[in-house]
Amino acid sequence: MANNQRGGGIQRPNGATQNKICQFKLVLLGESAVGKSSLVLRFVKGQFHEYQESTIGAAFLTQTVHIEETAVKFEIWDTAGQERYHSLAPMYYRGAQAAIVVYDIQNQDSFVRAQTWVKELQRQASPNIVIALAGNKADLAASRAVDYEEAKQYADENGLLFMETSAKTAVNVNEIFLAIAKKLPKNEGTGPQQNIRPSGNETNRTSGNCCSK
Ligand SMILES: Nc1nc2c(ncn2[C@@H]2O[C@H](COP(=O)(O)OP(=O)(O)OP(=O)(O)O)[C@@H](O)[C@H]2O)c(=O)[nH]1
Ligand SMILES: [Mg+2]
Repeated sequence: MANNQRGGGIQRPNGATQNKICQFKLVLLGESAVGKSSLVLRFVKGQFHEYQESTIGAAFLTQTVHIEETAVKFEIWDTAGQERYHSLAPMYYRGAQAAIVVYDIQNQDSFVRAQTWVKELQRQASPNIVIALAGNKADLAASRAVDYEEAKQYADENGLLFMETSAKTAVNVNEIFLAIAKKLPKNEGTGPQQNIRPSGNETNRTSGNCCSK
């Protein structure tokens, strides 16, 4: 039986009451092989594959995180980084409330490519989209090509969340999704978001769908 301690919310095992659930569409963008699929696999399943296959088209997964009394459900679109799929990207970032733009700290070109993705999102995605920059493969810092400080300064200047992550060791993977979840607006009654198609007519929606349980 549901617990009704505080306003009809559902009690979780740790005793906290969940009063609200919010759904947000999140898209991962970045050059091929930077680790987008690996970050999603780590976040959703707690796994890492040394020989992760290159993504074709896009993959869709969901994962829920808990922020105080709110359950934040991410609908995650893991896009293909190969350039030949670039034209598909707008279908995935349109209507997204959040994006993680990924580069590989060993690869300067991937950092330049990440900046191009950020510009494209700033021009063409929802105006209030929350963008995080992830410098992935932080476990390989010995062969680093992108300075932490340079990336941090770029992120600060462009209003992006920034973390160096490792899908391999799990460093900052949950943390980057949590930081995004904290930054997303959680107002109720922001309109229906029932569909999980990559792109609908929701281009101008700037917040996800939150409702009381
Ligand atoms: N050492 C290390 N290797 C990683 C990390 N993340 C991913 N890799 C490896 O990098 C390779 C590419 O990872 P993917 O997750 O397939 O990269 P992707 O960005 O999804 O690539 P596309 O699907 O082609 O766009 C794989 O061999 C992964 O095992 C990491 O944090 N550390
Ligand atoms: Mg992939």
